[in-house]
Amino acid sequence: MTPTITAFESSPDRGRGLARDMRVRWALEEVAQPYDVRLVSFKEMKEPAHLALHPFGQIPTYEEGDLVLFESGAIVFHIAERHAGLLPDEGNARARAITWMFAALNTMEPPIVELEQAPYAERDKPWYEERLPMLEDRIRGRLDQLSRRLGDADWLDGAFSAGDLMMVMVLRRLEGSGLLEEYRNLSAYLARGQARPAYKRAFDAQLAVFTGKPSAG
Ligand code: GTB
Repeated sequence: MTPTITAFESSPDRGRGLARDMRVRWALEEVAQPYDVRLVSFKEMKEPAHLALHPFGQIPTYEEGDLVLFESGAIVFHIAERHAGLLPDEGNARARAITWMFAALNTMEPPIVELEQAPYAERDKPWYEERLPMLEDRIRGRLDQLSRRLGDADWLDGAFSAGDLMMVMVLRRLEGSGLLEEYRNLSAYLARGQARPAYKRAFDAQLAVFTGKPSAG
């Protein structure tokens, strides 16, 4: 059964692929699972029909027959569990790949989101200018640790996995901050992820929503 996901009808990132439907699209492309997309406006996201799918009134959601999921991490995990290609078969390697998914979402992403949101939420506060370097240093601390662990490897634990997919998408949120560029291996890691054909197909598909031109694939 072809799953249906939801995405922004009009993404504030203007097609840069930063909204969280991009993670789900990429996972579906990696496992060669066709999917449909239902675009929703900000208004529709807060209406009962969408709230029945997503209690917090957000995108992405995932519908497959009777199954309705929300939370990009849970959706990518579901896709990775159901299809070959995103999680290793061997039990311990599989558990480690899942650990990296959680690390991306629970350890790396929160300070990055905090920095991203500060200009919107705190710009008018007297302590804003002082807090920014603190937020950046918190992220640097995590990037230092991640960079040390990755070293010269291509991926975080052996072959590319859903853990890398999630980590690449989380690190992409630092684009334009200058922070990632301080880490040669992490910049190369990000580029490696973005060079994957499945990533490109997913990116083009979400960009087509913004440009109005259908993607080639
Ligand atoms: N934890 C949830 C998940 O992982 O699925 C978070 C979902 C979420 O934050 N969804 C956002 C949303 O629906 C879109 S992705 N927001 C609307 C709302 O809450 O009313 C977050 C996002 C939005 C915009 C950009 N951007 O413009 O760059 C980047 C990321």
